[in-house]
Amino acid sequence: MEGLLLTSLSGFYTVRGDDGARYVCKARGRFRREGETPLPGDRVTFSPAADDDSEGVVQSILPRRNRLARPPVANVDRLVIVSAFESPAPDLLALDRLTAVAVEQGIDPVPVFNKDDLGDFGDLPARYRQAGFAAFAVSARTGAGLDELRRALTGVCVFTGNSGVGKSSLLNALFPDLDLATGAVSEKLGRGRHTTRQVTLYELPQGGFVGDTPGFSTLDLTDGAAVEPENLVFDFPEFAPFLGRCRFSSCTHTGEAGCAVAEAVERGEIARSRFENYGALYRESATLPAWARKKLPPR
Ligand SMILES: Nc1nc2c(ncn2[C@@H]2O[C@H](COP(=O)(O)OP(=O)(O)OP(=O)(O)O)[C@@H](O)[C@H]2O)c(=O)[nH]1
Ligand SMILES: [Mg+2]
Ligand SMILES: [Zn+2]
Repeated sequence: MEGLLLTSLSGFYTVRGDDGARYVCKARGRFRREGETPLPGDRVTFSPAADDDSEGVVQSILPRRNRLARPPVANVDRLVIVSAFESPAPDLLALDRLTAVAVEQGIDPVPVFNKDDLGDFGDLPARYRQAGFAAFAVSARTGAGLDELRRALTGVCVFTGNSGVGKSSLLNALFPDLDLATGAVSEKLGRGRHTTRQVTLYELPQGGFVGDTPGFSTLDLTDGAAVEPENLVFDFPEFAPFLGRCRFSSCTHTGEAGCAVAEAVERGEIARSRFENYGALYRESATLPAWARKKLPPR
């Protein structure tokens, strides 16, 4: 049979068969030997369990359209990158790193600014719309902006962002049937802070899938821009109209004279924070040793 891998936990995989049923599977030993890991989002072939006391077996992984290392997931249409007004405050370098990784993999980034009820995000959403992305200021608490965001969520949409920004809360507010555990709910139950532990895809009644993922701390994001330095510029789509117009054909847009991208920043056509973060990611990627870049997912 064929199906979609929804989640994995302690060596067991939950597969949604194309018949719509759920199957608990183990992976063939071959995967471990070949250093391959089935990921949530993978289309797989599997053989269902022979009886109630055993598991099915994932036999093969069908070719991937894309793959992310963090969160570990495959075949994503949209990466919903959640930041919060506070606890924690937005980290624009982390956000721009993630938009670049998504674009690099052919995934549409969707920057979402949550906890809008706690303060004003100013021009942040507009800055990301100027970059060519769908971007939303929302509140999981008051419901502000959620109808617009829900309409943008088609296909396989994976939520990512720092721990505590409200990914699980947003998914619950958008799709109440999901009933995911969040920081707030389990505080009430007196069980301490609940934090999401693994990547899980959930099927939506209206079609498509959403993925909740464990939050990261910004310190986790040390794996470079996950992009060759000379390719990074293509992961900032708003730079495209100015490429090829710099004084030097070798311009890397990191401070050279006569840089058309820098001039567009001065005219307000590119957000300054995006340009500065491009420069930071470029320098980081350029200093990453070649062996470290080799380990990155292929373009
Ligand atoms: N004021 C306010 N608080 C929110 C909002 N959304 C989430 N929170 C709170 O933020 C805390 C963290 O929410 P979670 O949904 O668990 O965050 P998460 O991103 O899933 O965190 P991890 O699973 O650790 O990655 C909880 O106490 C929520 O109640 C919001 O829109 N406004
Ligand atoms: Mg969570
Ligand atoms: Zn330039």
